[in-house]
Amino acid sequence: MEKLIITAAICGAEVTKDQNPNIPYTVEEIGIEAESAFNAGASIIHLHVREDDGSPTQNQSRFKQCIEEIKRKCPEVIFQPSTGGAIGMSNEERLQPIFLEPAPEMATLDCGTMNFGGDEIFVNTENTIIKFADEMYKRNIKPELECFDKGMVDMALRLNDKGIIKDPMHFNLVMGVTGGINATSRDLVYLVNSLPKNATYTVTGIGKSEFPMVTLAIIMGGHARVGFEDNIYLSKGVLASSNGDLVKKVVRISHELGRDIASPDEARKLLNIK
Ligand code: KMH
Ligand code: ZN
Repeated sequence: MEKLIITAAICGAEVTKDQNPNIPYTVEEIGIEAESAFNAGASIIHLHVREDDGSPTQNQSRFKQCIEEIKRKCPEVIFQPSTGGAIGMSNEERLQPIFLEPAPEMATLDCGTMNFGGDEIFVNTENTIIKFADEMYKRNIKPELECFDKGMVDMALRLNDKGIIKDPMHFNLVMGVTGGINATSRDLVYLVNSLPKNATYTVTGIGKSEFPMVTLAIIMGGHARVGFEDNIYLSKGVLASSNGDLVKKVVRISHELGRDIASPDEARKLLNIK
Protein backbone atom coordinates (compact mmCIF):
# COMPACT_ATOMS: atom_id res chain seq x y z
CA MET A 1 0.00 0.00 0.00
CA GLU A 2 1.23 3.53 -0.67
CA LYS A 3 2.73 5.48 2.21
CA LEU A 4 0.42 7.32 4.60
CA ILE A 5 0.16 11.09 4.34
CA ILE A 6 -0.56 12.65 7.71
CA THR A 7 -2.12 16.10 7.87
CA ALA A 8 -2.03 17.99 11.15
CA ALA A 9 -4.84 20.49 11.70
CA ILE A 10 -2.97 22.20 14.49
CA CYS A 11 -5.24 25.03 15.54
CA GLY A 12 -8.68 25.35 13.92
CA ALA A 13 -10.93 28.34 14.34
CA GLU A 14 -13.33 27.24 17.05
CA VAL A 15 -11.49 25.33 19.77
CA THR A 16 -10.13 27.39 22.70
CA LYS A 17 -7.54 27.28 25.46
CA ASP A 18 -10.43 26.87 27.91
CA GLN A 19 -10.99 23.46 26.37
CA ASN A 20 -7.30 22.56 26.09
CA PRO A 21 -4.62 25.06 27.23
CA ASN A 22 -2.27 23.73 24.55
CA ILE A 23 -4.28 25.19 21.65
CA PRO A 24 -1.91 27.60 19.87
CA TYR A 25 -2.90 31.26 19.38
CA THR A 26 0.30 33.30 19.02
CA VAL A 27 2.72 33.07 16.11
CA GLU A 28 5.27 31.45 18.40
CA GLU A 29 2.76 28.89 19.71
CA ILE A 30 1.63 28.05 16.19
CA GLY A 31 5.27 27.50 15.20
CA ILE A 32 5.84 25.19 18.18
CA GLU A 33 2.71 23.15 17.45
CA ALA A 34 3.54 22.81 13.75
CA GLU A 35 7.05 21.67 14.58
CA SER A 36 5.79 19.07 17.06
CA ALA A 37 3.42 17.67 14.40
CA PHE A 38 6.08 17.70 11.68
CA ASN A 39 8.70 16.03 13.88
CA ALA A 40 6.18 13.33 14.74
CA GLY A 41 5.47 12.55 11.05
CA ALA A 42 3.01 15.07 9.61
CA SER A 43 3.81 16.18 6.08
CA ILE A 44 0.95 18.69 5.68
CA ILE A 45 -0.03 21.47 8.07
CA HIS A 46 -3.67 22.48 7.69
CA LEU A 47 -3.51 26.03 8.94
CA HIS A 48 -5.94 28.43 10.57
CA VAL A 49 -4.51 31.42 12.41
CA ARG A 50 -5.61 33.41 15.43
CA GLU A 51 -5.09 36.79 16.99
CA ASP A 52 -3.11 36.68 20.24
CA ASP A 53 -6.41 36.66 22.17
CA GLY A 54 -7.51 33.52 20.31
CA SER A 55 -10.06 35.07 17.97
CA PRO A 56 -9.95 33.47 14.52
CA THR A 57 -8.72 35.60 11.63
CA GLN A 58 -7.96 35.11 7.94
CA ASN A 59 -5.71 38.17 7.93
CA GLN A 60 -3.09 37.70 5.23
CA SER A 61 -0.20 39.21 7.16
CA ARG A 62 -0.98 37.00 10.16
CA PHE A 63 -0.86 33.97 7.84
CA LYS A 64 2.43 35.22 6.42
CA GLN A 65 3.96 35.60 9.88
CA CYS A 66 2.83 32.14 10.94
CA ILE A 67 4.00 30.50 7.73
CA GLU A 68 7.42 32.17 8.02
CA GLU A 69 7.70 30.98 11.61
CA ILE A 70 6.78 27.41 10.63
CA LYS A 71 9.09 27.44 7.59
CA ARG A 72 11.99 28.47 9.80
CA LYS A 73 11.43 25.33 11.88
CA CYS A 74 10.28 22.88 9.19
CA PRO A 75 11.20 24.15 5.74
CA GLU A 76 9.99 21.06 3.84
CA VAL A 77 6.46 20.90 5.19
CA ILE A 78 3.43 21.43 2.90
CA PHE A 79 1.17 24.34 3.89
CA GLN A 80 -2.54 24.01 3.46
CA PRO A 81 -4.21 27.24 4.60
CA SER A 82 -7.91 27.11 5.32
CA THR A 83 -10.28 29.02 3.07
CA GLY A 84 -13.14 27.96 5.35
CA GLY A 85 -11.97 30.27 8.11
CA ALA A 86 -14.62 30.59 10.80
CA ILE A 87 -18.40 30.60 10.47
CA GLY A 88 -19.76 34.03 9.56
CA MET A 89 -16.68 35.31 7.70
CA SER A 90 -17.18 36.81 4.23
CA ASN A 91 -15.79 35.12 1.13
CA GLU A 92 -13.28 37.96 0.69
CA GLU A 93 -12.01 37.46 4.22
CA ARG A 94 -11.77 33.72 3.77
CA LEU A 95 -9.87 33.89 0.48
CA GLN A 96 -7.00 36.04 1.76
CA PRO A 97 -4.39 33.25 2.21
CA ILE A 98 -4.82 32.30 -1.47
CA PHE A 99 -3.16 35.57 -2.45
CA LEU A 100 -0.02 35.01 -0.37
CA GLU A 101 3.32 35.31 -2.15
CA PRO A 102 4.62 32.73 -2.71
CA ALA A 103 1.30 30.94 -3.13
CA PRO A 104 0.73 27.98 -0.81
CA GLU A 105 0.93 24.56 -2.47
CA MET A 106 -2.53 23.56 -1.23
CA ALA A 107 -5.64 25.11 0.30
CA THR A 108 -8.99 23.79 1.45
CA LEU A 109 -12.05 24.07 -0.80
CA ASP A 110 -15.26 23.49 1.15
CA CYS A 111 -17.81 21.78 -1.10
CA GLY A 112 -21.18 22.74 0.35
CA THR A 113 -23.34 24.49 2.92
CA MET A 114 -24.41 22.77 6.11
CA ASN A 115 -25.53 23.11 9.71
CA PHE A 116 -22.59 23.25 12.09
CA GLY A 117 -24.47 22.75 15.39
CA GLY A 118 -26.77 25.11 17.28
CA ASP A 119 -27.62 28.11 15.10
CA GLU A 120 -24.40 27.94 13.08
CA ILE A 121 -24.49 27.51 9.31
CA PHE A 122 -21.30 27.08 7.29
CA VAL A 123 -22.16 28.73 3.98
CA ASN A 124 -20.56 27.59 0.71
CA THR A 125 -22.87 28.20 -2.24
CA GLU A 126 -22.15 26.60 -5.60
CA ASN A 127 -20.94 29.95 -6.95
CA THR A 128 -18.62 30.38 -3.97
CA ILE A 129 -17.12 26.96 -4.58
CA ILE A 130 -16.60 27.76 -8.27
CA LYS A 131 -15.00 31.13 -7.49
CA PHE A 132 -12.68 29.68 -4.84
CA ALA A 133 -11.69 26.83 -7.18
CA ASP A 134 -10.94 29.23 -10.04
CA GLU A 135 -8.77 31.42 -7.81
CA MET A 136 -6.84 28.38 -6.60
CA TYR A 137 -6.16 26.93 -10.04
CA LYS A 138 -5.03 30.36 -11.34
CA ARG A 139 -2.27 30.19 -8.73
CA ASN A 140 -1.45 26.50 -9.14
CA ILE A 141 -2.81 25.76 -5.66
CA LYS A 142 -4.05 22.18 -5.20
CA PRO A 143 -7.46 22.23 -3.56
CA GLU A 144 -8.25 19.72 -0.87
CA LEU A 145 -11.97 19.09 -1.34
CA GLU A 146 -13.53 19.29 2.11
CA CYS A 147 -16.63 17.11 2.16
CA PHE A 148 -18.68 16.96 5.34
CA ASP A 149 -21.51 15.05 3.71
CA LYS A 150 -22.23 12.87 0.67
CA GLY A 151 -23.90 15.74 -1.23
CA MET A 152 -20.60 17.63 -1.08
CA VAL A 153 -18.79 14.73 -2.77
CA ASP A 154 -21.48 14.85 -5.46
CA MET A 155 -21.01 18.62 -5.82
CA ALA A 156 -17.26 18.13 -6.35
CA LEU A 157 -17.89 15.39 -8.90
CA ARG A 158 -20.39 17.61 -10.77
CA LEU A 159 -17.89 20.48 -10.89
CA ASN A 160 -15.22 18.01 -12.01
CA ASP A 161 -17.49 16.92 -14.90
CA LYS A 162 -17.76 20.58 -15.89
CA GLY A 163 -13.97 20.96 -15.82
CA ILE A 164 -14.04 23.43 -12.91
CA ILE A 165 -12.43 21.04 -10.43
CA LYS A 166 -9.49 19.28 -12.07
CA ASP A 167 -8.15 15.73 -11.96
CA PRO A 168 -6.63 14.16 -9.99
CA MET A 169 -8.88 15.24 -7.14
CA HIS A 170 -7.93 15.04 -3.50
CA PHE A 171 -10.74 14.80 -0.93
CA ASN A 172 -10.91 15.24 2.81
CA LEU A 173 -13.84 13.20 4.12
CA VAL A 174 -14.76 14.98 7.35
CA MET A 175 -16.99 12.78 9.48
CA GLY A 176 -18.84 13.47 12.68
CA VAL A 177 -19.55 17.22 12.54
CA THR A 178 -23.04 17.91 13.91
CA GLY A 179 -25.07 18.46 10.74
CA GLY A 180 -22.79 16.37 8.51
CA ILE A 181 -22.32 12.67 7.84
CA ASN A 182 -21.86 10.41 10.86
CA ALA A 183 -18.46 8.92 11.66
CA THR A 184 -19.23 5.26 11.00
CA SER A 185 -17.46 2.56 9.00
CA ARG A 186 -20.62 2.08 6.89
CA ASP A 187 -20.65 5.75 5.90
CA LEU A 188 -16.92 5.86 5.21
CA VAL A 189 -17.18 2.88 2.85
CA TYR A 190 -20.12 4.60 1.13
CA LEU A 191 -18.14 7.83 0.65
CA VAL A 192 -14.98 6.09 -0.54
CA ASN A 193 -16.96 3.99 -3.02
CA SER A 194 -18.34 7.24 -4.45
CA LEU A 195 -14.88 8.61 -5.34
CA PRO A 196 -13.24 8.14 -8.73
CA LYS A 197 -10.45 5.56 -8.85
CA ASN A 198 -7.76 8.16 -9.56
CA ALA A 199 -8.72 10.34 -6.58
CA THR A 200 -6.84 10.40 -3.30
CA TYR A 201 -8.52 10.98 0.04
CA THR A 202 -7.82 11.85 3.63
CA VAL A 203 -10.17 10.97 6.48
CA THR A 204 -10.95 13.24 9.43
CA GLY A 205 -13.02 12.05 12.38
CA ILE A 206 -14.30 14.64 14.82
CA GLY A 207 -13.89 14.23 18.59
CA LYS A 208 -13.80 10.66 19.84
CA SER A 209 -14.16 9.32 16.31
CA GLU A 210 -10.74 10.73 15.29
CA PHE A 211 -8.64 7.62 15.86
CA PRO A 212 -11.25 5.03 14.82
CA MET A 213 -11.85 6.83 11.51
CA VAL A 214 -8.15 7.37 10.86
CA THR A 215 -7.49 3.68 11.58
CA LEU A 216 -10.12 2.72 9.00
CA ALA A 217 -8.49 5.10 6.51
CA ILE A 218 -5.10 3.49 7.09
CA ILE A 219 -6.60 0.04 6.44
CA MET A 220 -8.59 1.18 3.37
CA GLY A 221 -5.69 2.97 1.65
CA GLY A 222 -6.71 6.53 2.44
CA HIS A 223 -4.71 9.16 4.29
CA ALA A 224 -5.12 10.60 7.78
CA ARG A 225 -5.79 13.95 9.42
CA VAL A 226 -5.54 14.61 13.13
CA GLY A 227 -5.04 17.70 15.25
CA PHE A 228 -6.54 20.06 17.78
CA GLU A 229 -8.96 21.47 15.20
CA ASP A 230 -10.77 18.13 15.22
CA ASN A 231 -10.02 16.55 18.60
CA ILE A 232 -8.28 17.66 21.78
CA TYR A 233 -7.96 14.27 23.52
CA LEU A 234 -5.21 11.68 23.21
CA SER A 235 -7.48 9.07 24.74
CA LYS A 236 -10.67 9.10 26.81
CA GLY A 237 -10.41 11.92 29.37
CA VAL A 238 -6.72 12.60 28.61
CA LEU A 239 -6.04 15.94 26.94
CA ALA A 240 -3.35 15.85 24.27
CA SER A 241 -0.33 17.89 25.31
CA SER A 242 0.53 18.74 21.70
CA ASN A 243 -0.42 18.05 18.11
CA GLY A 244 2.74 15.95 18.02
CA ASP A 245 1.13 13.58 20.56
CA LEU A 246 -1.84 13.07 18.24
CA VAL A 247 0.40 12.53 15.19
CA LYS A 248 2.61 10.07 17.10
CA LYS A 249 -0.45 7.97 17.89
CA VAL A 250 -1.37 7.76 14.18
CA VAL A 251 2.19 6.83 13.30
CA ARG A 252 2.11 4.08 15.93
CA ILE A 253 -1.18 2.69 14.59
CA SER A 254 0.02 2.88 11.00
CA HIS A 255 3.28 1.07 11.75
CA GLU A 256 1.37 -1.62 13.64
CA LEU A 257 -0.75 -2.08 10.52
CA GLY A 258 2.31 -2.25 8.28
CA ARG A 259 2.01 1.11 6.55
CA ASP A 260 4.95 3.53 6.35
CA ILE A 261 4.64 7.30 6.66
CA ALA A 262 5.15 9.66 3.70
CA SER A 263 7.67 12.50 3.89
CA PRO A 264 6.53 15.88 2.51
CA ASP A 265 8.22 15.16 -0.84
CA GLU A 266 6.59 11.76 -1.02
CA ALA A 267 3.26 13.40 -0.20
CA ARG A 268 3.79 15.91 -3.04
CA LYS A 269 4.25 13.01 -5.47
CA LEU A 270 1.23 11.09 -4.18
CA LEU A 271 -0.96 14.20 -4.44
CA ASN A 272 0.46 15.27 -7.80
CA ILE A 273 1.56 18.65 -6.42
CA LYS A 274 3.87 20.34 -8.92
N1 KMH B 1 -13.94 26.31 10.68
C1 KMH B 1 -14.94 25.61 9.94
C2 KMH B 1 -16.21 26.39 9.92
C3 KMH B 1 -11.71 24.55 6.36
O1 KMH B 1 -10.71 24.72 7.04
O2 KMH B 1 -11.70 24.71 5.14
C4 KMH B 1 -14.55 25.31 8.55
C5 KMH B 1 -13.26 24.67 8.33
C6 KMH B 1 -13.02 24.14 6.97
O3 KMH B 1 -12.40 24.59 9.20
ZN1 ZN C 1 -10.04 23.88 8.95
